[in-house]
Amino acid sequence: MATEVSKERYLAEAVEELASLTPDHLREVLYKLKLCRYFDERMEALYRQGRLPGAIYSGRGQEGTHVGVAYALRSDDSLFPTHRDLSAQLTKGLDLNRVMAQFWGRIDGYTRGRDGNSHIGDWKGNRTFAVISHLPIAYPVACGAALAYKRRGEPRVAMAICGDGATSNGRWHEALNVSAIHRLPVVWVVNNNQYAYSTPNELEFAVPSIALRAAAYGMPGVRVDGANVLEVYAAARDAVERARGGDPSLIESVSLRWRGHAGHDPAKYVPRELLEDHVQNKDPVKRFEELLKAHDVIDDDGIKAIQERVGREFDQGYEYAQSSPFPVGSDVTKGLFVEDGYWTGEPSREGGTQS
Ligand SMILES: Cc1ncc(C[n+]2csc(CCOP(=O)(O)OP(=O)(O)O)c2C)c(N)n1
Repeated sequence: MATEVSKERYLAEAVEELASLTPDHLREVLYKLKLCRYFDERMEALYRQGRLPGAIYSGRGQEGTHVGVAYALRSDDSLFPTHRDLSAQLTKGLDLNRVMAQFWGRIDGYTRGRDGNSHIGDWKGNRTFAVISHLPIAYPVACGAALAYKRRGEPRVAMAICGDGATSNGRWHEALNVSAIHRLPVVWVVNNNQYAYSTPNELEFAVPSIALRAAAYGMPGVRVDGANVLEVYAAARDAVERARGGDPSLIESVSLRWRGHAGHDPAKYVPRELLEDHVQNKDPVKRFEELLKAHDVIDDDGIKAIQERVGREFDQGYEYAQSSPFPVGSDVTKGLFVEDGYWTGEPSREGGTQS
């Protein structure tokens, strides 16, 4: 079972995992980490300035988990995220422009302006299922998708993510049990950020780790360090491979939620020293950047270029969202039903007013 490792040990020991990806892939992973971090920081700033409507559920500090698991999926595999997993969705390849349009309720958003930022998904295109509020509903739904892949003989995998708190719900246990009995091609990810809203792990479960629970359902379970994106990726890659061969498994990736549950929550219940330790010593983005530099996979110019790229992409996304129209009233019944396997009814592009 993995335990947290110091920065020094991380730099020394990650070499084997480094070798499992090409330098281009490693740089791509760094780009994804930086994109997710930058997106999170800028969106929070806009929210605090009153320029972003709705709520925000920051995943800052958990990018190692999100990028690590989603990077192991193929494009035709499917991802079933929950409210804090936008970074996993972006890693899987959701279009940043459309994500931004979604946040501002515009017609080019994934729900065509019907929702703010809480239920983003692109099932038809990117194979990321739209987030459902009830926790952990993504789990049983992923079970259904995996059953469909198996029955159709499609070599595809479903991956579902939920938080530590959601594992206390009966549906989480039912989903794991059904997946094991029917040998479904599914990967169960628990993003253990140590808090379910204000409830700490020790008040959520009495076992030493969530990964241990896998044994009760007859599947492998592994606990990984969410600060180490390569360790997360390696566990996810193995689990995806196992799933493609017909067997489910469970990954618990441990990090800390650096921000409150949502934008309104100052998270005063999180001990200051714990937060400081994670921000200073267990930052998954900084760690990976240092690792790649130490192994000459990237230099300062390369890092600067990635940073400039994510800044540019964010700015473009912001402009795209602001220039996308709001939906019109007559669109309200369009695209509600699926016919012949596809959404029907394209939204009207005229008539929406902009603020
Ligand atoms: C069945 C259900 N009960 C309660 C809620 C309200 N709720 C939303 S998020 C949340 C905390 C979830 O904690 P966790 O699963 O650890 O995920 P995190 O927010 O930490 O990422 C709760 C209780 C819900 N959405 N669904």
